[in-house]
Amino acid sequence: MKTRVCIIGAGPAGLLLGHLLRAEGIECVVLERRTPGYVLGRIRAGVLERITVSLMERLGLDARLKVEGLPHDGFNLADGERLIRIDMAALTGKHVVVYGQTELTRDLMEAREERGLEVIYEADNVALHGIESDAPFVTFTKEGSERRIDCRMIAGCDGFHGPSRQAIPVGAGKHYEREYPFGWLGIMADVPPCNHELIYANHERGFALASMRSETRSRYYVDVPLSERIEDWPDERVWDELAIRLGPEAAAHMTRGPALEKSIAPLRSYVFAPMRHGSLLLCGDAAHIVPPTGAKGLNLAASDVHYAAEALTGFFRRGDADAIAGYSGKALARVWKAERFSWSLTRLMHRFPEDGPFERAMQVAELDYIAGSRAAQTSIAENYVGLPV
Ligand code: FAS
Ligand code: PHB
Repeated sequence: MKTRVCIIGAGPAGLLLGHLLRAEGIECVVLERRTPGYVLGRIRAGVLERITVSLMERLGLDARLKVEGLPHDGFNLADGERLIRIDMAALTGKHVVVYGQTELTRDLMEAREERGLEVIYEADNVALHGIESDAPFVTFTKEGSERRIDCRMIAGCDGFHGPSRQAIPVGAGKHYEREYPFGWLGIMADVPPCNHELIYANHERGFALASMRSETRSRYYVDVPLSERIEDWPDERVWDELAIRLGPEAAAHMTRGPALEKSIAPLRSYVFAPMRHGSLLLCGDAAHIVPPTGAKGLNLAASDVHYAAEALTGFFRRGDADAIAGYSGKALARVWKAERFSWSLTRLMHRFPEDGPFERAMQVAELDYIAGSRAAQTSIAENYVGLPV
């Protein structure tokens, strides 16, 4: 099989890139290890920045997003009894849209046939070859038979544990990493949200987040030590903890219900640089991970794809090799700012086991400063809605 761009991974990054290249008339094939059902069964991000919405608009795949997405002009930081509202609309003229990553992935998947985007699901043993040459190729097995795709460029959109980044020779790139001493236990339930906007809470018992997927489906998180197992958290214990950490006002409006999904995800900050090696471009979680506190994971994948589509279009349309050479610098410039914001919001809103009274006093002082400073609120707002691409 022969194509121009072989994309590995059919998560949001791989599907968005595939559609953008098809819209430019550039041949590509997407390889995905899992089944479509498995990919859609994942519960991940829920907040979309302007860049992600604008890519869906550009592709003409925003119909459902426009109807079902919830525009949010603000979000809240809770510090004990106090609720600090960050009015993004007033401070930046922009907003975010609450729309599940699952739904966005579904919209991209359902449009693949009509748009002529070939996605090969259940592709096993994907391996990259010749990435330092002008004639790379990818091998995989499908239904027990060995298959090969010859291409000119490979886009690694296969997440943190995928083969693409690992195909880059040791020493050819640099790893930057920070692990956190807690994970996020998430619960999804078909109950109305306790507030019409998100609430991030820093409570002496730990962090909590009240989010949603719709006006009838809520998504909540509490942070837990990494040693905790999901079996230790029956639904009632999660709801009890949320009611305490989110504060009496939110608790009074919180409806409990059976968990549709409940899982623990570890927190990590990670960047691999450069995001390009020869004929391989890395996009999304394949190159970087952010703690979910800043709601940046999915949106960074979208901005990488924006730059990658631009670079690949320039390369295939105009033979512009500089476009490819410039991809990593452009993408990383935005990645590092999102890493900083996600790390600083995580630092502000979580209690770290190694923290002493001084660190806690710093959190209180920073929240006091934010509560009273338009400049501080504007800085948080402009990072949360998404910095320009
Ligand atoms: P993805 O991981 O989504 O997609 C990669 C794809 O590559 C997958 O479909 C995978 O099956 C495929 N793949 C992997 N190995 C392969 C192989 N060998 N061969 C072929 N295909 C292969 N962000 C938030 O903002 N809020 C959240 O609450 C949140 N929760 C998260 C929870 C978890 C458990 C995780 C892992 C991430 C979460 N994120 C969250 C971040 C998330 O949104 C990611 O940033 C986003 O999924 C990144 O998209 P992709 O880069 O496309 O990677
Ligand atoms: C979510 O709704 O899943 C969500 C929202 C905001 C975050 C993280 C997760 O920062």
